[in-house]
Amino acid sequence: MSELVGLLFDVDGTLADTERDGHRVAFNRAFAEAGLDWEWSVDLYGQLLAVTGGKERIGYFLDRFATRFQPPADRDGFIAGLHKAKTRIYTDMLARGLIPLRPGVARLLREAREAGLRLAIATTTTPENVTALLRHALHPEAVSWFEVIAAGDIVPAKKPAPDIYLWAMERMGLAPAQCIAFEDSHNGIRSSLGAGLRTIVSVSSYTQAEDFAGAALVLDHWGEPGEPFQVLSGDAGNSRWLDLDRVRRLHAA
Ligand code: XBP
Ligand code: MG
Repeated sequence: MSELVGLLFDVDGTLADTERDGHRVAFNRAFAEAGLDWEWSVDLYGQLLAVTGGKERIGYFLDRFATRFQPPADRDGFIAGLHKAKTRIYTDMLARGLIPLRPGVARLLREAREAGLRLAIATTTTPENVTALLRHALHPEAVSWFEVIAAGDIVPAKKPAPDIYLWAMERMGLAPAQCIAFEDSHNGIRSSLGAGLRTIVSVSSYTQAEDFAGAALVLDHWGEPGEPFQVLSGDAGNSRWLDLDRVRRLHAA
């Protein structure tokens, strides 16, 4: 196995538990602003998460759930308009500090940065959402900590396709064997494993019952001193929180 050089992070569910009280709420507010009576409940949103990407998710909702709704002739433009409003609302929620990072995230990112590891993001969410989360929840300069931010429509085939991880590694000039990925969902791990990456999973509020076969380790969260993780599957040795030493061991295993 090559030496560990690059860490590739998913965003939604992994760095922050964004879906239920973040994205979902922003979608609903965007629908209300547009005069639509759609309300995505916590349960319905769990079903809609089968499809990654906000625009794709609205399209899936129209096809499968709002079947009697007659969209305008320019369906794609209609969806894009709703999604633009949703992004404005969501990034405003982030700027107001409403969505915190998950346990251990700031600690591990700082540790990796200090150790000189190369950091990247690989996510299906919109780029503005990533930069707003990093700035407001991590550090005002945190965007510059990441060598590559691979996000949104930068590749046409979103997760579970491996394309976003492959794109990020190509930009970094790194091979999968030199990297490790951090994910929270089945669609996410299909993408990272499909790109040939060892993957550490921390389940999030919507993904606890999903299938994580092939993961190097599955945790409830990354853990902190004083807030240890629980191992859901895999071997974390005597670690109680995810530190760089454990990440290196999992990469080398
Ligand atoms: C995240 C997504 C995104 C967000 C919404 O999946 O699927 O679509 O839910 O963001 P992953 P946008 O964590 O696997 O990357 O509305 O900006 O798409
Ligand atoms: Mg995710």
